Amino acid sequence: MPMVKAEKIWYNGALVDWDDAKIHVLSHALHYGTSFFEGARCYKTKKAPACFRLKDHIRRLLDSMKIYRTESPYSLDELIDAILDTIRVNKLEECYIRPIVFRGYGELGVNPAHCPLETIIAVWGWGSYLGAEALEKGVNVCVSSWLRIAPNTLPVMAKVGANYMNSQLIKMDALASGFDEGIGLDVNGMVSEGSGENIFLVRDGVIYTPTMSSSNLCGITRNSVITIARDMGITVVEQTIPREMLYIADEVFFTGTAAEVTPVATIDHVTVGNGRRGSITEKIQKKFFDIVSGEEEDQYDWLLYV
Ligand code: PPE
Repeated sequence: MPMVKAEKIWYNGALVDWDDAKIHVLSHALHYGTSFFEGARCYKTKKAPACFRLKDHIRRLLDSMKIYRTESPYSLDELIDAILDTIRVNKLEECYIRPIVFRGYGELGVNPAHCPLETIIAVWGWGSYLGAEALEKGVNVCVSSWLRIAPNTLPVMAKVGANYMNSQLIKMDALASGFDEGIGLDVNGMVSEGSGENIFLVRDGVIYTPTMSSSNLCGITRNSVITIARDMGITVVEQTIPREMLYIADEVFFTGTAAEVTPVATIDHVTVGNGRRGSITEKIQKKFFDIVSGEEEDQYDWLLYV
């Protein structure tokens, strides 16, 4: 899907034309994957466009940098203000938000210290991640032969560009075999997550999701869904999940900023439950969309109006 261009991109404090936001080919990030990024969403509501859990996303961005001994040129509040400005100048009612901090052009060699930190905020219209129909019908996925990143190699709590080479292997493999998405297992063979989403399953009315020790990203949508589900009175268990638990689940769904709450219809050609969006998935998905769209009272203080 080609990108739907917006007008301006925020680049180190200035708003530049979309087509002029360019970098040098010898930028450190291009050679060594030195980039820290986030993906957040701004939703259309009756009142005004509303960013979903923006502060949590920017906090994770700063955390990602801290893990790599990198100090952000901008504070959390400065980044939030910059994002709101960028949405305003682009006059978007709803959009995906991609802040990225990377090491630019200075010198080559592994040590990043002498390359300047560049900060960019791009926003644009991004529809359903796994297809518009997927939110209702669900997606067909496989368990990838590629494992997720091992502990103490690339830290997965940091959302960095380099980690996504692993996601790309999982995604490309899945697509090449005709699936919509792939699920990565951790180095112990336990369920980790999708190439760009966290994973949940339901069995006998209880929701299960991998703990944070299965090489999965600490997803903000994951946290939102756990909160919503528990407040609905549904038990949520965070535990290590053996692969075979996926096949006998009544329902499976993905969560993520881009993917939102997307049901899984089949895994490795095995039908999940009745092969359609399950009732618990549907309840949680509805609640999630009601909250982000401002249809429901913002009881968790998750919305930041533009
Ligand atoms: N795991 C991975 C590997 C991941 O990339 C994401 C987000 C998640 C889990 C869910 O995290 P959260 O968005 O905080 O709930 N993936 C982002 C990037 C996707 C992309 O293709 O780029 C996203 O959903 O924005």
